[in-house]
Amino acid sequence: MFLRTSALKSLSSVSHFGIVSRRLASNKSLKDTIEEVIPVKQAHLKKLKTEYSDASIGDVKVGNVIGGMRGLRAMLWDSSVLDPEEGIRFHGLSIPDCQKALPAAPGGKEIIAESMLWLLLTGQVPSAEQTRELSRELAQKGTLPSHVESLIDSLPRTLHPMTQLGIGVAALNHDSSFQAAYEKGMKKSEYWTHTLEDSINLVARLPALAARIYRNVYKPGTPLPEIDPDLDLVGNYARLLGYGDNQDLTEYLRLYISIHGDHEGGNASAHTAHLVGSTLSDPYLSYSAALFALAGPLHGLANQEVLRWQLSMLKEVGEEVSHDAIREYLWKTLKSGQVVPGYGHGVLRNPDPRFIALQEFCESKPELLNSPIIQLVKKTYEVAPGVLKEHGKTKNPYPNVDAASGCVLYHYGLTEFKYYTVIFGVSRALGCITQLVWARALGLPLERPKSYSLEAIEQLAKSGSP
Ligand code: CMX
Repeated sequence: MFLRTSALKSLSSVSHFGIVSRRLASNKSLKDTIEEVIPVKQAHLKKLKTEYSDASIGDVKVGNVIGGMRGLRAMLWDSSVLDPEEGIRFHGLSIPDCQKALPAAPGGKEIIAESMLWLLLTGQVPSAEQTRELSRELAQKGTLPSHVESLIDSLPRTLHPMTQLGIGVAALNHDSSFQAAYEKGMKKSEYWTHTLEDSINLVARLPALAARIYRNVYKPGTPLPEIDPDLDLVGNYARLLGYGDNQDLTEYLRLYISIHGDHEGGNASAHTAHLVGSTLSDPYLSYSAALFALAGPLHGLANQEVLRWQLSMLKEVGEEVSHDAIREYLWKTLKSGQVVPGYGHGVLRNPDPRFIALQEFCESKPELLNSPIIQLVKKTYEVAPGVLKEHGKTKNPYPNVDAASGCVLYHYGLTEFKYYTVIFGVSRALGCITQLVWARALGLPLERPKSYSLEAIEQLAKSGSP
C-alpha cells in the first residue's frame, strides 16, 4: 500500500484500461464481481507472505510512536491511497478520473455513491446498468427495522445527531447475518459473504436512519416519506431529509458523499472500523465504533466547526468582509490557542482535491458563486494559507475538504450544522465497509500492535531492547 506516486500513476493507467475493457464485457452482479476478484487478491497476499514477510518497508522511530503513528507504514488498505502532494486515488483513479468514468444518476452529472461503492469494492468501473441495479437493491433494503425506529424516536432531541447515528447503527446489528452465521459455526471462507450482506444492508439503511435523526431533532412531527425504489441512495437521502425537490443540493450531496467515502486506512474513522472489525465484530458494530471516532472535532466534526467559525467571523466583521478583516480574525483564532477549522491535514501537504472538486461545483452554479457564505469560504482560502505559513506550526497550511463542505449545505437551506458530520457518516461507510469485506475475504488477522511504557521506549531508543 505504500507505493510511490510514479508507481501509482503507472498502475492507475494500467488498471484504468483494464477497468474499461472489463466494463464493456461484464454485466455481473456486485457479489459475483467481488467473487471473481477474490482469488487474484488472495494469491497476491500469499505471494507477499511467502516472499516478503521479513522484508522491511520502513523504520519505526520514537517520533512515530509518540507522534500519533504519523507516517508509520503499518496498514494494508487496498481501495484508496493518499499521496501527500496529489491527494486521494481510488484504485488508481483520481477524483477528476472518477468524475469522467463513474456513472451518474439518470438526469444527473455527479458521481453517485453506488458507482463509488462498486469501484471501491471491486476495483472496477461499473456500467450504468450495474449501478442502477445496485440502486434498486439498496432502495429495496433501505427500510429501518421497527425496533431501530422506536429506539431513535426515544432519544432526547438534545442528544448530538452523531451520538444518535452511532447508537442506531450499533442497534442494526440485531439482524446481523455475520453474527447469526458465526453462532452457527460458519467456515472462515464464508465470512466475507455474510460481511458483504451486512455491509450492503448497512449502507442501504443509513439514509433512512440519518434522515430520521434529522427529522426528530430539527423538524419534529413532519412525516418521513417512503423510500422511492427508482431513486439512487443519495437521491433518496435528500428526499427523506425533505430536500428532494432541490436538484442542485441533491447533486451536491451525491458528489460530496462519493468523493468523501474513502481516504485510505489510517484516518481515525477508517482505522477504528478496521480495528474493531478485526475482532470479528460485525459491520454494524465496527462502523458504529468508527462513527464515534468521526465525531471528534479534529476529524469529522470539523465540518460543523468550520461553519460555526465562519459564521462567528461574519458576526464579528460584518457582511462586507475584506481580506484584512479575515486576516485579523484568523490571527485572533490562532492567538487564542484554537485551530483554524478546515485547514491542515495529517497526510496532505497541498490543497485537498476534494476541496477543489467542491469549489468547482460552486463555480459551475452562478447562484452559489453569489452566496455570501461561499464567497466568505473563497476569500478565507485566499488569506488563510499565508497566515498559517506565517504562524509556522501546521505542516499543511491549505484547506481540507471540510473548509467547503458545510457552507454549500448552509447556502441551500440545510442550516443545522450540528447535523453535518452525520452526512459525512453516511459517506464514510463506503470505504469502511469495503475494507471490512476485504479483510474477511483475505483472512486478515486480529490487529494487535505492541505497546511500551515511557521508560521502556527510552530504553529501546538507547539500547535496542527494553
Ligand atoms: N490551525 C492551527 N494550528 C494547526 C492547524 C490549524 N488548522 N493544523 C495543525 N495545526 C497545529 C497542530 O495543532 C500542531 O500544533 P502543536 O504542535 O501545538 O500540537 C501543529 O500545527 C502540527 O500539526 P500538523 O502535524 O500539521 O497536523 P496534525 O497531523 O497533528 O493534525 C489536523 C492534523 C487535521 C488534526 C490539524 O491540521 C487540525 O487540527 N486541523 C483543523 C481541524 C480540521 O480541519 N480537521 C479536519 C481534518 C480532515 C479529515 O478529518 O478528513
